[in-house]
Amino acid sequence: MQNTQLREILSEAKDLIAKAASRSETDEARIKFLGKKGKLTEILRSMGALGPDERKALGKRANDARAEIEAMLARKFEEVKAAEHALRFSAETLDVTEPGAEIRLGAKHPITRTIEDISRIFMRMGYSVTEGPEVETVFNNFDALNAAPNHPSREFTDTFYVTKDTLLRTQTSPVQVRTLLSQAPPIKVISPGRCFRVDTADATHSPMFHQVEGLLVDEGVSMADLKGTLDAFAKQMFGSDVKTRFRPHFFPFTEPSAEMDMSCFKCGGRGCRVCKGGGWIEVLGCGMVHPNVLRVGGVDTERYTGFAFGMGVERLAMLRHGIDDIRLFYENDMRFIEQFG
Ligand code: 2NM
Repeated sequence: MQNTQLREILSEAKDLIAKAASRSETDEARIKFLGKKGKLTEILRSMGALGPDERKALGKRANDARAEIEAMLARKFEEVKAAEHALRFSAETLDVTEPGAEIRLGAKHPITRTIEDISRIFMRMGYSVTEGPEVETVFNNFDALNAAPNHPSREFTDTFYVTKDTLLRTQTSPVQVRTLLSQAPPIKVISPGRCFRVDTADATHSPMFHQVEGLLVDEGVSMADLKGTLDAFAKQMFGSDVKTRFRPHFFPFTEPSAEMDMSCFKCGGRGCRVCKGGGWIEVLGCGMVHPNVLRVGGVDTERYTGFAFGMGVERLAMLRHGIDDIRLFYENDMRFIEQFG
């Protein structure tokens, strides 16, 4: 009786183990036959009721059957484990010969490069580079710089006000006001940075732009020092062949004031597209610091004099590189920015 049962169990186990296609199905088959309530386990348990001879004979066959099932399970387990690995490896295949995704390197912005070039020239002449906030007080931006109370640049149609008393600086000279208020002469600084004016953008205007301004205050500083300094700057920046000339101008914060032109670095002054035929190019504004400005900074105007200057960074970068539209600087098109290395 149990003999027949044993043969049936064995053949059933063979079928089930053969069909098992995963580790869990193989384990289910093990539990079904060899588990605590497994079919073969039940047979082995029921043998206690048999007589000694019968038990001995059946016991051997039952143990053989168990060994055979265990061996089949072990083989199957190895087989499905290998199949599962193979499947996983093929799914996770990495093609190391595939070309890498292109990473485009950035480039330094031409405005940054121009600020660095200007700063380097003045640093070699002994100037320090100072920076200040873009949101300034009306006092530092206008009052301290001797701007008349009704000066048109103070209007909200020209200046971005943040509050009644604060604004987006329209120039970087408020940085120099801060320097005058916090340091005693001799003073020798330049201040590069962002400035803001209410303006509609076109090829030559932008409501945000950059300036570098300079200030020197010491004993015995004259207009000759101003001219010599700025002539040296022009030669360093645009080539040793350029000549400079100074035309009278007006600024509230300097007296006398002037604009500096240089002979065209492209045509040598004969007239070309860069200088629009005139042979001269306007470079910057400058002058001797107004005593009212020095006095705000607590400077003894009997002992000290100073000169100051200011230049537009975009304008100089456009001149140097033949760029005809200021808006190109703010588009961040890498094809543009990459050209100035
Ligand atoms: C310019 C032209 C002339 C200037 C004046 C000062 C200060 F703070 F010392 F008064 N800083 N920069 C100045 C003078 C700026 O820009 C066209």
